[in-house]
Amino acid sequence: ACAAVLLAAGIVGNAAEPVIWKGEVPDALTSASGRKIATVQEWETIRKPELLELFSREVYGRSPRAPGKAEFRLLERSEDALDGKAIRIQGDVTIPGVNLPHPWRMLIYLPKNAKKPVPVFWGMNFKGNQALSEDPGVLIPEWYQPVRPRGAAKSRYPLEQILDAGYGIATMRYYEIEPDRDGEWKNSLRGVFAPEGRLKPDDWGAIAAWAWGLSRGMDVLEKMPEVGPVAVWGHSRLGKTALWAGANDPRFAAVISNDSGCGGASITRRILPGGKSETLKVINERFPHWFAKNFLKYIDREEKLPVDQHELIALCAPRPVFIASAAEDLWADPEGEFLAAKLASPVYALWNLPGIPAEQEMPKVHEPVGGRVGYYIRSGGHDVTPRDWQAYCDFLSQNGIR
Ligand code: GTR
Repeated sequence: ACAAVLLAAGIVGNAAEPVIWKGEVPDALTSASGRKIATVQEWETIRKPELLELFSREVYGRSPRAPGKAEFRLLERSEDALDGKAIRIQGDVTIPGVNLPHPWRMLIYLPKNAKKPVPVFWGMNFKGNQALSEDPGVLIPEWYQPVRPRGAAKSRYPLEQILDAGYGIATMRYYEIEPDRDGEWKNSLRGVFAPEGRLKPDDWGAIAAWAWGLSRGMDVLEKMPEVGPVAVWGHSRLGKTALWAGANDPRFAAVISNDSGCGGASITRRILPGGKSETLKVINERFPHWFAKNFLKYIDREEKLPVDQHELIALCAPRPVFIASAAEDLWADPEGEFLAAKLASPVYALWNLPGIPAEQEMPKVHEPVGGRVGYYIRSGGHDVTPRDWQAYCDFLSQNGIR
């Protein structure tokens, strides 16, 4: 009766219905051949390459090696942007040997008067660089069509707060790399690598292409003397992307994934009843271009997956990795994200680095937990808020990135 009352009041969802488990979650520290991984060396030489191979082949698809480092053509620099708080740098990214339809426009804000190279958040945006703020100096390339208004995404980018905390931010519209629609791959980055117009079952999906783009941005950032450690960051589908980028590219000093959910930080084998959380079936039906075709084999057969998403988080070890959720974002299964962060933690223990202790229970909102692996849940829905940025900055700072 009690549950019924709560249900009627809308306080708990279908709390009476248990979470659905599709088989047992694999142990990050047991290799495919059943070997127990007990040292950093065994992780680095046996388990990590094995997991990277499995995620590449079965989940995100294989990405090509870049023929060379990306190059940056500076278009504009201001020492006095955002009311004198920031240095603004804008330019076009190109990749020698990769004949793209247009270059990738990058925008960087760094706190002014920094005495040393500053840590920078690097992540892609949804609506274009001009959507971060009303800064009239942000250039809008002619290939941004349709153009969203300046400041359209400003609630997600508290630039002053980020700069005041001592961090810079670098960004690029994700459509630069590939527009987020099925079939678009032929006309963008992935098309350049498959001129015959066909993708193999283990070829890269859009998430892997976006992640590859993040690494090309890193080619550029690592050469900028004012830029210090780079934390790769992303929200939602771009949070999935940030994790895959972080797993593959050790140049990212930290990885931050916001509300990334299915195919991101949450455990795929864990499903909320009543269609409340996203499943492999739903995600691949709605977004058939995101993953490798091989991933479709596991629709309704999650128990057959050779990996689960805690192992993706673990591939960031020993670098700091932060998983952020939102309490009302059940679609992303916050508890599944928490569990994945916790189950990644034994890998960090190989370095004697603190993660989320096994006995840690799902924390309350606004109470970050963990060490080198961190988890945070905010009140509210699927979004990015100043509170989230506060949590990212605190996490980086606690892990010595400041
Ligand atoms: C949803 C999708 C999620 C998440 C989200 C987003 O429609 O089901 O996996 O990626 O979009 O990117 O905002």
